[in-house]
Amino acid sequence: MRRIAFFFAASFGLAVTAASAGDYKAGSLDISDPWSRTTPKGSSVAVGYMKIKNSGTTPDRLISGSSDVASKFEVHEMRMEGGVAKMRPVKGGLEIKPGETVELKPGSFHVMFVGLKKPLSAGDHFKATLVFEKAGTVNVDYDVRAMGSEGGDSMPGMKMPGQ
Ligand SMILES: [Cu+2]
Repeated sequence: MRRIAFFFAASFGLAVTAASAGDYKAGSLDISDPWSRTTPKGSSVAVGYMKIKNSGTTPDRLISGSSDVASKFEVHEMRMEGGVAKMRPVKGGLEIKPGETVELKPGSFHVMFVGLKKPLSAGDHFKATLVFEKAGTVNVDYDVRAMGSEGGDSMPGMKMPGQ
């Protein structure tokens, strides 16, 4: 019993710390934990992940953005097509329905920083601006993590998202 209580206390404490590290509010949107990954040598793109929660009553959309680290900001989705992971831009922006949370994560939706100006390494931070149709402009800070973070999709074709 005591061990269980301790376990819950410990994981709760951890969750609070993680949540306060990068939480942003804009209108009815909650953006949490923006993170990116170390880029391989010579890479011209970098990824961006985060969670976006909509606690409002109308849908919103992530329509564009920008960052100093790259010349272009795109929102992509990754899909398995004939056993191969392919990504393409999300047309018309990424919708976040009321009451829903959309997670940008490896193997799924992600931000693509195209035309990367310098490599990113673990421990780096960089700023980016997200533009939502209704919530407007939000400045966030991306935390760069090690290569294999969250399931290491160095071979994206091998990894199936949860659904
Ligand atoms: Cu992409």
